[in-house]
Amino acid sequence: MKKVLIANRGEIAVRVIRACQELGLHTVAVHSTADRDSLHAKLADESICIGPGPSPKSYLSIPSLMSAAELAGVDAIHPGYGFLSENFEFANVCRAYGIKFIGPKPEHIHALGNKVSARAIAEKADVPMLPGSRGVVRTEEEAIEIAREIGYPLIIKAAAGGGGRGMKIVREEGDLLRLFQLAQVEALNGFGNPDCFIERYCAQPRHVEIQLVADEHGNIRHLGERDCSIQRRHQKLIEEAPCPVLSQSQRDTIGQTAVNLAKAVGYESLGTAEFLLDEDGRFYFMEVNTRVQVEHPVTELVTGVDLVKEQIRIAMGHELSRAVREAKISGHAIECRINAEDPSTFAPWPGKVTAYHEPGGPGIRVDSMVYAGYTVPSLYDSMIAKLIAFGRDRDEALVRMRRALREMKVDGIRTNIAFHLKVLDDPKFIEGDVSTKFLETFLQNDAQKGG
Ligand code: MV4
Repeated sequence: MKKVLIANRGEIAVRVIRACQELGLHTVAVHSTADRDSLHAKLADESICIGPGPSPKSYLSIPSLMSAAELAGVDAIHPGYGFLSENFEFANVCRAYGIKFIGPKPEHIHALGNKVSARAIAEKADVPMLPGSRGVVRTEEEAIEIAREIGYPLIIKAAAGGGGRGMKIVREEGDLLRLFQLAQVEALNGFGNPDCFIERYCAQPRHVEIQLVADEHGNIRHLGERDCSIQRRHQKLIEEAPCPVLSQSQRDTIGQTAVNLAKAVGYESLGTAEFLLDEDGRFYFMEVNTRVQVEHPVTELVTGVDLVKEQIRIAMGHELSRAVREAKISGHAIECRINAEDPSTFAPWPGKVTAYHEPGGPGIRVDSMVYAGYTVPSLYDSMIAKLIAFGRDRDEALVRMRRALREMKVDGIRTNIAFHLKVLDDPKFIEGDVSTKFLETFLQNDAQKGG
């Protein structure tokens, strides 16, 4: 492997280019016409325009990407996250072209991407799951029967969904059939597949995910967990590692469970096994993400492993590095996602960044594509930077994060930097006493105080 095309944009394209450069690999960026002046296009050794701004005509266009790959003569493609990163057909096309897809095999992307088949795999591997339907619930009669078995509240999820899209919470039998039909229609319209399944609903869980690393020689390790409970409408806002309420024995148990799941399919590459942790400390399997995640840096900081380099080295056929084999969790890391958005409405706020200052100093890392004079386009995700703080313990990481948020300057557009500072001053957050419901409650209280 000598030359890698990065099929993505923004901070993750920059992150992958940096990893390639450290590995001595030539890089080929692709960009849309809206991204001509983007940092990833400037940093790569070569840069190719693949089409107009709207993603379906550029970053999501397999023909455009493969033309660029052929033209540049690359050996491999890194998909980043989002876009085509979990599209098994894209991985298949790469295979047909003799180009290495830097990720798992298409079969694994497919099997784990479908939540019903992922559940079946997890069940075989003895992974704890919430009570639910055996597979797809096809008829109304079946839905009523299963709902009576598992009780209320319950949740209806789309087999082809994920990341919280296409879910319906049902509180009583009177709402079941209407929401079941609605879930099927929305699943068909949203994902092209109406299949839905049913699970018991867990009301105030924490979102805990395990980082998996597996090579092509059967070696599989986990690198501990990340707590991603601070999210709004399924958009994560703050992530941390380790989870502040997990004991070492719970960590070992969840980690081993995730490894067993990966072993059951012969998984290769990076992956993330997502679990819900309930108030009683029990954990339940949710889904597997087969890509590098936005929040991967917090794991990098507490393990010392460069996950993106590891992912590329695995795709080159290497065995897990010594850094992974000997990794220990030490210290604490927190990530704040900095978005270009109106702080009160959360609406995207694209525009020109007239001045930009990145914080630094001990324990601070910034992953971003912003520079002074850069215009944040309106067509894409509003995340413009990830601010990551590391400390010996959670308190030190929090102190550093606060001072870095105060130091960071992004002029010309609006951002959520001040919002992060408010969350980091919340007593419940400081205690680590949070759940996926935290932000909802925080925002209600904040509104009463007049923002
Ligand atoms: C759940 C759940 C509670 N009970 N499943 C959302 C993301 C996806 N990976 C799984 N998700 C959830 N699944 C059961 N059986 C809670 C979530 C969930 C969530 C639900 C509603 C509102 C915000 C949420 C944030 C994280 C997880």
